[in-house]
Amino acid sequence: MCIASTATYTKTNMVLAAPNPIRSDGILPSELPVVDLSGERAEVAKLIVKACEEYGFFKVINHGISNEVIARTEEAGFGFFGKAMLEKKVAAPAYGCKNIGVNGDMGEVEYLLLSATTDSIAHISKTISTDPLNLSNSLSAYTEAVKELACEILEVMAEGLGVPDTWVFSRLIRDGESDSVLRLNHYPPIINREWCMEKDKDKDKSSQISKVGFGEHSDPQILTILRSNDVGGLQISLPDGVWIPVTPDPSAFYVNVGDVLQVMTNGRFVSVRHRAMTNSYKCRMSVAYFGAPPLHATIVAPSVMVTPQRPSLFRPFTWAEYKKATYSLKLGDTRLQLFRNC
Ligand code: GA4
Repeated sequence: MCIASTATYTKTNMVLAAPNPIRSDGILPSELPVVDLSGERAEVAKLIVKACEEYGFFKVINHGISNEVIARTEEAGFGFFGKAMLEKKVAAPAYGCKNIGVNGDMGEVEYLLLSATTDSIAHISKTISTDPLNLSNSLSAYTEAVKELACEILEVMAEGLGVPDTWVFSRLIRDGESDSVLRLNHYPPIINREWCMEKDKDKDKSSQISKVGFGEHSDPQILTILRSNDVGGLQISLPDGVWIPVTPDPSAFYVNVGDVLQVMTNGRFVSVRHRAMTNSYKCRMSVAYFGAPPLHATIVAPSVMVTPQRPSLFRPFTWAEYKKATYSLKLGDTRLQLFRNC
């Protein structure tokens, strides 16, 4: 048992803020794993493996991505989401508002979802910006930087796992035909600042109610590299279903294991379920890079991950097959079940 500071986290979608609730899980947001990438390589590898086994999630600091690259993308994102709806809709289907996927999932979110290639970014920039070159340069520089970060993390991770071919995971993302995507999510506040009285702005936090921005799910790809502005909302789920809020840190990146990495580690790493809640008073904007294999790539665990004590959990499949299954199901469905060995 442990005393926490801000809110009661339930298994439902509504979160009621209350001062000093008693928490049953004993884990505080501040205790989620943090990996300092400037540390000694073997130590970093050990920490990453431990975090991926226990949470499928960690925060990285000293990641080496420049503030300028980050700031230009944040500026571009706020610039785009600040436009009138009619202007944003020109970018559909890359732009979406409230609808998530194709099977009726909804959330309090608007987004831009782009294929993470220079060509695709350049193309969409032409349709949504009066300064397309600047937008395209900003988003491309960001995408390249987070892709490199993802690959470096995957290579250190392979070392930590004792996989002899240390490029076994990153090669899929480095491949010119990688199906990786970049997503900008914008979560408007529930209460529009202009609509609320000055005195209401600092209302007792216990009366705040938060809504689901992006519902509970796991990411289908290999690895996700996420960054947000300084507004909270991201929560991760522990195996017992308790939700843990992630404290926002705009200077850091958050990394989570996707379904493909769970398969490629033969279940040693967990693809963490997570969700994003809206904030009562402030806009949250996050940018997520989802590192994915090429469509034709076969997803299978390297032989060192399969032992008599840990027999192969999943049958081999292509990323195209997995993506198809993903889009045939709802956001919160557990797709990996379909690919388990009997
Ligand atoms: C979740 C992770 C990424 O945002 C995403 C999402 C995708 C979409 O929004 O088009 C999906 C969702 C995500 C998983 C289940 C399906 C597909 C919406 C949805 C209901 C781009 C992805 O790859 O999978």
